[in-house]
Amino acid sequence: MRDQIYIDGRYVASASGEMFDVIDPSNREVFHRVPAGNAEDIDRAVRAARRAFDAGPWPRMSGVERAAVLRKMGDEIAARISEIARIEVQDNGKPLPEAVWDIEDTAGVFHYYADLAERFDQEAEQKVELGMEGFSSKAVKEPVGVAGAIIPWNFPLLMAAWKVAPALAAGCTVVLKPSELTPVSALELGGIAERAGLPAGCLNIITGFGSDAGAPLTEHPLVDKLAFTGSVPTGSRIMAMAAKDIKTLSLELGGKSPLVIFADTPIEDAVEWILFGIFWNQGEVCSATSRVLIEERAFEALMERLVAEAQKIRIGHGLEDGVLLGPLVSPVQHEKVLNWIETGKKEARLVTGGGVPPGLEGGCYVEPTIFADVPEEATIWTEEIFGPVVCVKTFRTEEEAIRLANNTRFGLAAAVMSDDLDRANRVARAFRAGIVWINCSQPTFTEAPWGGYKQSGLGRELGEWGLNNYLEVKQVTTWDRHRPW
Ligand code: TXE
Repeated sequence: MRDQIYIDGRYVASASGEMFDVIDPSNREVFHRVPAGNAEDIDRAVRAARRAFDAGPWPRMSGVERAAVLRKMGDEIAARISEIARIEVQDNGKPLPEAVWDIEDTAGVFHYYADLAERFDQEAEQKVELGMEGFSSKAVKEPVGVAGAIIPWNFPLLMAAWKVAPALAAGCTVVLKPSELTPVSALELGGIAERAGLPAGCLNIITGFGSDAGAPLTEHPLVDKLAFTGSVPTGSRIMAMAAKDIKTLSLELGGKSPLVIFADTPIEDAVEWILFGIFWNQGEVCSATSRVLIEERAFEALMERLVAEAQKIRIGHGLEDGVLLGPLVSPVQHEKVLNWIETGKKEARLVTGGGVPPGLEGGCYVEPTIFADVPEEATIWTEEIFGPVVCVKTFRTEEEAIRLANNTRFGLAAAVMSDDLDRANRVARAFRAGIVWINCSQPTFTEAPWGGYKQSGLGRELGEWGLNNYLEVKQVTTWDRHRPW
């Protein structure tokens, strides 16, 4: 495991020499220490990225050449899945099979953006039809410059890939600031990039806290673009800081995503997707379907099965066979979620869970928790909990379901289940959310756009939209001076 930051193609100590503890949430013990990067480290990293962008080869290479580097990065990640997945389990707590998915996906993201970088050679220039003769015009896509990427802790390396891979594919250079809660896997990316042939300065990685490293990156005048995933309050602060010098910005923030279930849905399907929608990754998922709306006449039977299945979920250390729910990421997140559960007990009816599983008090574990009869104004219905806690409510009509689903300041994701696909599609169109699932919840594809409406964010990641995040569009118009007026 690396214990140095990565600047200008080299692993180095931080300017202050200060380090901070990284905690294993399964036992609350320190398992590693990494540098506490500060404004000086960020400045060195941004200047290296600036030089690499302004004078280095990377933005001037063809897409095919950049693709070769990205593909090699993906190949090395794919070859080290088991090793890196184990780092994620120790750092984040998630069960090993889920960490393996993450790292498989991470390799896939690098391979996907390698393909898009290759296509970019053909697609960077687009002819523009003008309404006047004598002039010709084209739109040219070019890298936006130095990108600052600030990422959260729920999918540590995957969230880094969602930003680093498209930024590099576009020809940008990057300064990456991982979450202080899960900084270990991201530090590996430096060596991976170097071995793949990425020129020095194109990727820099500074571990550290939000106020000490994240804020200086956000405010640095030599950064052109910021990409952030995290909480709404921090996103709002970053947006305000970015406004000072009009940086380009993409934000992926929180959610309180609804899952609407009509009575014609087979019970076993409904139960499966409710469980996956909220208990996968301990519910620490921005798109988690944390509000479930069940058509009233299906409620009793569905709840009975749901509760029975939720109680069977095996909780434990992420490396144990058969474990489906690991510890939450940190003691702070653990306490925060337990506090929400206490609030919920006053606001609604606790159906199952609601505490620390017996025997697992040493780690940051929380039982799968279900609340029913949740009033619309209850804070557990309106606020993001970011843990294995789901709120259930009934509805009578399609209109009521849509109104309840949309009555939130968030708009990241939403899901609907029904055997009537016309109805499901109607509801899908009525949702005010950026990601909508029909008859499932959570499957995420590198090719499809990802991002939120309302306070859930700005812009879209993944797919070709993710690449466009890191591109400027330049108009080039030519007057044919040999043509008579
Ligand atoms: O998030 P923050 P936290 C939600 C979730 C969770 C809550 C708090 O509800 O309980 O946020 O988590 C960096 N300038 N989500 O405190 O603060 C920080 O160092 C620049 C939803 O971890 O948003 C980290 O790298 N950067 C979410 C990153 O921002 C700053 C995933 C995220 O931290 C900064 C995670 C500052 N002033 C939490 N302050 C999702 N949408 O997936 C902090 N950071």
